This record gives sequence, C-alpha cells and structure tokens, in this order.
Amino acid sequence: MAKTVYLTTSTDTIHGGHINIIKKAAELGELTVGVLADEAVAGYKRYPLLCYEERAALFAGLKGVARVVRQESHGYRDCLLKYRPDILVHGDDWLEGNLKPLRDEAIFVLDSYGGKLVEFPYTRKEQYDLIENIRESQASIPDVRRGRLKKLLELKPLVTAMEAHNGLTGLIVEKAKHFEAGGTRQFDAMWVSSLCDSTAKGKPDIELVDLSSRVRTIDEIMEVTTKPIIVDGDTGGLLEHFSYTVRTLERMGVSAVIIEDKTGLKRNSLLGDEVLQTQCDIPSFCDKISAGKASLKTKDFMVIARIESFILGKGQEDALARAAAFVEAGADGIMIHSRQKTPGEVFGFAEKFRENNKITPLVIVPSSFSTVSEPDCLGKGINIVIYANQLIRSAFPAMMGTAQSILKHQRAFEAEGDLMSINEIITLIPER
Ligand code: SPV
Ligand code: MG
Repeated sequence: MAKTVYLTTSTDTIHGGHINIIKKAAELGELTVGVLADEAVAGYKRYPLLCYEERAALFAGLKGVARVVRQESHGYRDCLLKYRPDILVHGDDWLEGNLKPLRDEAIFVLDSYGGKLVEFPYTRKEQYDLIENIRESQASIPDVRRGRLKKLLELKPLVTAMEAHNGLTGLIVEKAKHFEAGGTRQFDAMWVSSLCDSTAKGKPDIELVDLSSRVRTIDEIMEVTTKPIIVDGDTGGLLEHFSYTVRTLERMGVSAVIIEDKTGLKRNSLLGDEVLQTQCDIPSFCDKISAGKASLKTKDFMVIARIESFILGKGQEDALARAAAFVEAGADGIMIHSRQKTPGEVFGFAEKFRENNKITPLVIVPSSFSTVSEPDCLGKGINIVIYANQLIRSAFPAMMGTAQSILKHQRAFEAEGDLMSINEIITLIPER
C-alpha cells in the first residue's frame, strides 16, 4: 500500500520552490497538503493576502496533490495525530532557530506512532524573496492596510495591539515573534498612544502634540510596517475638527481611531480623579461620533468610543448608559478603561454590555491591571487588548541607566554589558 505523506503550506503565491517540494513529496507516496488557516498564517507570518479557501484552491489543483486539508495551527501536533501520515515532509529550514520547537514537537509526535520525517533542502532564490517583498509592500498600501483590523476581528477571538511611537518601535511591533511548539505569536496591530507619542517628544499628555505632529509619527511608523494601526485620538477635539481628523487618518490607511468621552483640558486617564478631568455629556459626545462617521469614505475605518466613567468614579451604570448611546450614535467599537489593579471593573462591564450587545467590539487597555492575561480575556466578551505604553516604559529606564553609568564612570565601558553591539545596531535594519 502506498505510504501517506503530509506537507504544510501557508503561501499565497506558488513558485518553483513549492512545485519542487510537492513533486518530491508526491514521489514518496499519497500526498496530503495541510493549508494553514488564516489565523495561523497571521500568527506566524503576516496576514495572508488570499483567504484560506483561495490558498487551498491553489494547491488542490496541483499535480501530485491527492487532497488538501485545513490545518488550524502552525504546530504539527493536531494534524499529525489526526491524519497519522507515514511521512511528514518539510524544508530543512527548521533544523535550527525559531522554528526548531515546532520540529522537535513534530518528531516527538511522529515517534509516538512510528511516522518518519523527511527534510528536503529549502529552496532560497532571490526571485522568491522578491515575491515576498512585493507581497509585504502590498500589505502596507493604505487601502489594503486599512481594512485589515476589521478582518482580524472577524478572524480572531482576541486581537492584540502594542504601542509604537516611531519607526523603530513600529518595526519591533511588526517583527517581534514568540515561537513555541504549539505555534507562533506576534502582535496583530499597533497602537499610536497619545501618552507615548507625547512622551517621546518630551511633552505632557494633554493634547499638546498637535495633529500634524501625530500624523508625522503615524507616517514614520507606516513607512516601515504593514500591520493595522489604531490611533489614540484623545478627545477628538472640536466636533468640526474631528471630521477632518477622521478623513486624514482614513486616507492614510489607519484602521481605527479611539476617542475618549472627556472635555476641556485632557489629562492622562491613569491620573484618574487625582487631577481635574471632566467627562463629556452624552449628547455632545454622540454628536462627535456621528460627525466622524458621516465623514468616512470607506467601510473599513472604525470610530471607537472610549468610556471614562470608571476612571472618573462614575460607576458601571453610567458606563453602560454611555456605551448604549455611543453605539446608537454609530460607534464601531467601545473601549472601556479602568485604573484598578484588577480587571473586575472591565470584566463586569463586558458581561453586562454583552447581555444586550453581542457584536460591537470591546477594547481594553490592561496597564494598571497588567496581571490579566490574554487567555483570561477569552470568553469575557473582549475583542481587542491594547498594550498601551510598555515599549516606551522599558526604553526610558534603560536609557537613563546608561546615561548615569557613563556620568559615574566617565567612560562608556561599564555600560557596554547592557548595550546592543555596534555590529548589531548597524545591521539591525537591512538596506533594501
Ligand atoms: C494612551 O496610551 O495614551 C492612552 C491610554 O490613552 S492611557 O494612558 O491609559 O490613558
Ligand atoms: Mg491617550
């Protein structure tokens, strides 16, 4: 009886390298191609330009492919146990490095039932890199990038966003990955925080950094990244101005703006009621949301309303009344903020909110309740988790420590141990 062979793919463009490995795999037996689900591709590589069905169709028609199946996660465990192929075929690009945990797990599972791993040399050609580069640059085109957040919300139970405040932090959010046997994790989106954008410019977070400056930051990030961007729009400013802001951000390819229901001099929410902060009345804020929505040119862009009732000690009932009114006014999402040390307040709100509204995405920012994990949020009605300020908070003490060490020792040597090597920094960003 012919041996059964299994091979996984995530690609949305077939080139000679793929044809080659399929040919070799098919020579070993009856070939099943596991096509990675969209969510798994987005987790490990980038958001696929073609959806699962399209990518599956590419392979279903290929000579040597007996059948195509859906592979839910980048880890091989589940599909190996389900299909129990005699042979798993893979390129030899996972012997070392980030993908090694996946390989180790695959071997462990294959051993458990007597399966075998066959590795072929991974084909690396300049043209293939070029194709990937073109795919990547397509993802950064405003019309492609803008709609990506909505697509991710359809695809994933929980979307994560990490703050970026310049090109370098944008690159970190774009590229940082965690590899483990079960699969790979990366951030889905970027948050351009008013706090971090202001702090990076040495300014307080009081809506002092104006829109032109914020737009320059966003543009700097956009130039080197492809992931969807959520912009912290502070209070949105005057209603008349907010319409223009929305239009500008939408045109740039931003996916969402979040505006908070405060009025007057805006202070950072994490200061709570220790400083004077005034919540906007419901009708005025609804008008602002509606004005923003009315100025949109696409269906992709989201205007998300942020509720500050917990921050200002107004309680759950006020927050829920506001949420209902803001959704009614057209808000595409609700962000519920809290400065408590535990997520009780936001989880309590989410539970009540979901009694009447199953669809509007809910956003949380676990800065003060940072013990809460993403798995804790699953099943709680939360859709987006924003890590709002952690990159700048980690950079600041590191830079201050270096400055102090050099002052103390009157030379840089003692600080070297904490620094990236000169070679690493000059090659960190490849020239293309
Ligand atoms: C920001 O990141 O600027 C925010 C979130 O608005 S918070 O700092 O918690 O108010
Ligand atoms: Mg802010």
